[in-house]
Amino acid sequence: MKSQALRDIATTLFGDNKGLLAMDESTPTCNKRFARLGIPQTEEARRAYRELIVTTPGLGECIGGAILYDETIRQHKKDGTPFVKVLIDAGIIPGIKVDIGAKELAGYPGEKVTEGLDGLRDRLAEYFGMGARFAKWRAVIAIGGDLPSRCCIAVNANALARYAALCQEAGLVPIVEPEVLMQGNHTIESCSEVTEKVLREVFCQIHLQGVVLEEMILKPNMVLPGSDCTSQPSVEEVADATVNALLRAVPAAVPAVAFLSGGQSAELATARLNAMSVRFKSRLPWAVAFSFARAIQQPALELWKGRDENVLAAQQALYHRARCNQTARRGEYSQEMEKV
Ligand code: 5MM
Repeated sequence: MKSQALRDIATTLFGDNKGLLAMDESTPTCNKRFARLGIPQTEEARRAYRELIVTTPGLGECIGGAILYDETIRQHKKDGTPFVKVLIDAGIIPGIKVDIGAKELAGYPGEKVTEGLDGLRDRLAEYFGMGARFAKWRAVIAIGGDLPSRCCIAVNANALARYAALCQEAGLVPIVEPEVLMQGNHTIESCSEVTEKVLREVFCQIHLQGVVLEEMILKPNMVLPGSDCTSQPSVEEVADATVNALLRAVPAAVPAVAFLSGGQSAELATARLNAMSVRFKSRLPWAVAFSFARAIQQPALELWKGRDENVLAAQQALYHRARCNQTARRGEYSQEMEKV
């Protein structure tokens, strides 16, 4: 029974070419983004911003699931309606980030391991009771010099699989997010090699720990050169490098791969997703979708600036990005859409 429910959730999240909206910024990350735009870093400002997002008209046409943060899943609209109810009423499945962040990895300077396994079984039960039906855990892997170390890949893959197994036990679909970071001057070839290595280790641990492939979602990075690399590839080259790396490392039984945006511009992330659909759709074993945070939210946040009078414009920008990404999943996105 639980197994069928998990499969149904995994499918529903991405039905009709929808994707996920990651709105799970922890308080420090959200505050950092607010600070850059001169928005007050208060609980009320974060609540107001999240209300703007979840009440965006039509959002449920393009977004199948929203990933919330612990503070956000407990919040309400100004009129008292819980955000979880607002999302469900809009046809959006609520999800929850359950890791407690990437911390310095002892003995490995410059590398991190994601924490949050202690007490996770109890927290998952609480989130399920609050209405969450999927969860997310993000590991970060840096490239540069001798990095990543074997240790960094191994401990993060182990934790991702432990988290995923606990989620399935609790009736939540695990979103497994091993993010190979874009910071640095490495080449696209280097990112491809590391991404493949990381994914192989993640799926090895997933197999070892009995996680059911059909009941999980992978949230990987696109294969990109470092942001300081002097050679930047075309949209098509990124699409090819990304899909080829994934085809070599991601089992066909996984229902969907939903990319993170990782600091790419909103339009580039959409164009690259579109190119993957155009060039590979007929030969992909999994649905290829999006689970963007910045690449959906950033234009809206910049318009809002913390002011009530900007809410409508910000919501239109958010809806626009969600719609563009849905269109990219069909392989029908073009620059023309950005002129509207
Ligand atoms: C929203 O950002 C999430 C991480 O937040 P914290 O650093 O505050 O814990 C992150 O996991 C996000 O969901 C994914 O990386 C996707 O976000 P981008 O902006 O890369 O699409």
